[in-house]
Amino acid sequence: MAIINQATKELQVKVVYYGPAMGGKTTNLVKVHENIQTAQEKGKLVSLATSSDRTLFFDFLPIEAVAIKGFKTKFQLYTVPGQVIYNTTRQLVLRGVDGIVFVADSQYEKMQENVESFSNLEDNLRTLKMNMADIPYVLQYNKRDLPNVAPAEYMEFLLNNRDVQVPYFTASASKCEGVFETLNMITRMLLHKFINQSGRKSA
Ligand SMILES: Nc1nc2c(ncn2[C@@H]2O[C@H](COP(=O)(O)OP(=O)(O)O)[C@@H](O)[C@H]2O)c(=O)[nH]1
Ligand SMILES: [Mg+2]
Repeated sequence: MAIINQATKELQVKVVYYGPAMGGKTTNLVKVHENIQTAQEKGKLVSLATSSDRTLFFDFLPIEAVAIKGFKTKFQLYTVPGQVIYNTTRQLVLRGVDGIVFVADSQYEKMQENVESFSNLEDNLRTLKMNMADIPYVLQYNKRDLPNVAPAEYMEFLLNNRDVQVPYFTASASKCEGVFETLNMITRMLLHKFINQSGRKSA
């Protein structure tokens, strides 16, 4: 849950990178970690991976951002394990989530996995008594550098075909393309939601 402290002007939010196994969630966090400039902002990237280098529990990266609208913001970035068998772990990581980045794999043959992972996300949120409609999220269509990718329009049709569409970004996370665009957007959506909301409440 977002922690907002009007007195000290501090905001802390939890963002979860969700999506099918091998889509590039961990790579996103690794690139964010590599490219954050100052030591002060830079938390330690904690990865709990198996020997085969796949996320077993989650990756965790805390970022201390500079003041935005007078609020000192802390972002906690998490990833989930994508493999189907780890659903309990995914539910645990989703607990208290404030914003979601759904990392889809753009390769044609991954479309079914993308769609299944997205509906698994909706199911898990429902189990946690949360609703997609209430949680800011963005879509990232990753691995655009590969030759066998589906057009973004097709991925939009599969994953973003709803009443209210969310922003999407094409990315090649391993080249750090689209990584910060995606993070900046979810950040902006969250700041808008929490700072404006709490500002209104206390007004
Ligand atoms: N070609 C290509 N490979 C990528 C890209 N992003 C991630 N990968 C690779 O895809 C594999 C899975 O990435 P990873 O971040 O571990 O996926 P996760 O299971 O979603 O955490 C790794 O070998 C990455 O190097 C990308 O944009 N392009
Ligand atoms: Mg991973």
